[in-house]
Amino acid sequence: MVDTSLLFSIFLTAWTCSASPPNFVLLFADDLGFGDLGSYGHPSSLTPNLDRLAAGGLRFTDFYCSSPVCSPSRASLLTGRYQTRSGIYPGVLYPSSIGGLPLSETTIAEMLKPLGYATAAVGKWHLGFGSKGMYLPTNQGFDQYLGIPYSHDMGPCHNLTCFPPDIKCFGMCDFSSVAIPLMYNKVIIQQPVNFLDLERDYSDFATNFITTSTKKKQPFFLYYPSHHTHYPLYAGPDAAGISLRGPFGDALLDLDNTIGKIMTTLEKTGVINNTLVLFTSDNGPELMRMSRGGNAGLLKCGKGTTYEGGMRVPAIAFWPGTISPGVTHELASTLDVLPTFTRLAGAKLPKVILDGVDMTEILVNQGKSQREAMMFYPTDPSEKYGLFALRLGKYKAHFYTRGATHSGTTPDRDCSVFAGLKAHDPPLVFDLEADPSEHYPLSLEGKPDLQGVLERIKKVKKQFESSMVFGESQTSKGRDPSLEPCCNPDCSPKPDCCLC
Ligand code: CSN
Ligand code: MG
Repeated sequence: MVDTSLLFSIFLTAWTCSASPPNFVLLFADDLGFGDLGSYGHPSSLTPNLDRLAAGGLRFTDFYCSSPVCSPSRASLLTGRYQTRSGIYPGVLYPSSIGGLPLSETTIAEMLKPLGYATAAVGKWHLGFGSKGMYLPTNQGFDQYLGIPYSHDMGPCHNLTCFPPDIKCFGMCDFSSVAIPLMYNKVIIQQPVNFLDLERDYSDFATNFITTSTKKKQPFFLYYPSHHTHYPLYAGPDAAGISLRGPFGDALLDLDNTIGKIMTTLEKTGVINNTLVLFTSDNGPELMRMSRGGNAGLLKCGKGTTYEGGMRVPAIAFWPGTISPGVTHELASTLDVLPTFTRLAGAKLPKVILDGVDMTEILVNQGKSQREAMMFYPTDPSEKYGLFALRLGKYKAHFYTRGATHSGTTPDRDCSVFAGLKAHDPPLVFDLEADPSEHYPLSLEGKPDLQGVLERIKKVKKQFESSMVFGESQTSKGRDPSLEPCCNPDCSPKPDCCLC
């Protein structure tokens, strides 16, 4: 028998010693659910480029983000650590939040910089703005940033330019008062942002970054956290009104178009075979937007909950010649991205406690995951309650369940905000392979095997929780309205004069 892992080690050694370490393109959708892509079973989504990535790459069926809301999920993606460690909890950051991802955390970009990588972020940041923009991407390892530094519903409804114009705000979006800014590095270049041109600006920026880096023969890391398909939905002229799925489908197509342009650029610049493209999502769908929100497919509930629909997300890895096309059922997470990129680049792991594991074996050999368990923290993690749920192998145990505003409106009553916090003792246990929809809790009575599984889950939980040191909460540091980005800093009356 051929020892594939030995072969791969030789291959990796040869390659990390060679002149060109791989490039990384990390595509991160917003509030895109497990059931939203055609490759995950959606009948009316239109995503020709994501379909191409799925057909030619590795599609994950059991991939998890680390939180059912945005900022904490992003903190984990970029640091390989649960949000409880970095302090990005409870909830999310707002334009006037004083806190942000602590500068002491090491991001993927900071891990790659010492190896000479060019790094850029384009799109939604949502890891803090802070005093004088101290938490923006250019202070977290990214050479360049173009984008909106938080959710694009965090502005006044009347400044949101959606398509078609008659649905300016379908649901809540007045989460802040200042108009949504578009930033280049730390400078506001447009306020309010013009959503209809935004995707074109982003793909031009991405194309430019890839072209410039490859001309300089510099390895690169492009992080594209898209605003799509977060509410409010928008789509540029190449996507508006085109999909069968209405405004949500058009927003998704807008994202897909940009992905297509990035792929074309990778091909044209000749680096496609030396670039790992990874696509995933920050959390489950915002079901409260009804047909204008995403879809969790056969999974239970969505955004804001620790049911599968809140945290199991689509994920596709594409790297022609290195990743064989296929489907993997191995357990993996956004937490594993930093350790994996570190290994592939031949970089050094940050000297901190990491929650991620290297998933190179899954990618390159369709091998086994080093990840044994996935932890489910609620949107407001606390030492008092600890984990709401834990998945070990194919079994998931819920110690607490709770619905969420973001998951309201579906016929399943467990999902809505009216389903209050419920403790389960014994925990609700599901076999996620036999019952991915978490419909049928297992009866453990008279089943010593299952009781043994639950004992092991409890042991892993206890071990994990005893090693968890909660970082200082960044989202509880309060808000200061003077921090809200304004392109006209000395104007009055604010926020209405913040227009450029
Ligand atoms: S999120 O969405 O930032 O993508 O998680 O835009 O949790 O209260 C979440 N929230 C506004 C949001 C508020 C958002 C919340
Ligand atoms: Mg989100």
